[in-house]
Amino acid sequence: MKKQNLSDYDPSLVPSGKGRRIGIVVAEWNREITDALAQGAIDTLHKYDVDDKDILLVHVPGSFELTTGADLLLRNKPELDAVIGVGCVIQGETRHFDFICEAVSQGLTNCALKHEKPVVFSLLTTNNYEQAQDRAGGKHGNKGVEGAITALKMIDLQKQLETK
Ligand code: DLZ
Repeated sequence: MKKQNLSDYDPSLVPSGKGRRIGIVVAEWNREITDALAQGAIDTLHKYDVDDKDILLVHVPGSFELTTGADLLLRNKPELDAVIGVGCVIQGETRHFDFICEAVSQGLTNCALKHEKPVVFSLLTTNNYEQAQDRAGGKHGNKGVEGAITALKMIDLQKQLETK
């Protein structure tokens, strides 16, 4: 099976981010990886004309806290159009792996439904550190880039449907 490069996307299908306001919540565990993912997201938002002042970056201790971080952002900064959750959980390092991944995927989904705003899952869940590096600016692209594109597309979809 051909592996898709996470950063392969059709630029013509990405809506402009002009005037969009986006929160990014970043886990501090595996910081080298999560910083690279967050930078990929920020660079991509800039590329699609999101103003730097419209990007709000916050950190949480670990991926488990991404849900609370996203919820705090959306409760206290209602002007945000979307939140991107950025983390990295590595299987070899934790028996918590399944619990954390399950909690974050459910938690971010619930957060999106509760606040009626897109909440993007930019969580790497890999078997080892090398696989994480490959997806944080390495040979499989950067999942933060994908997260930014997803946020812009989902905001655009919401705006289109809500104005109909
Ligand atoms: C505890 C823990 C472990 C073992 N592994 C990771 C990890 O690989 N990636 C990550 O983002 N966080 C990890 N954590 C921390 C938890 O996400 C959380 O911060 C703590 O359990 C405190 O709630």
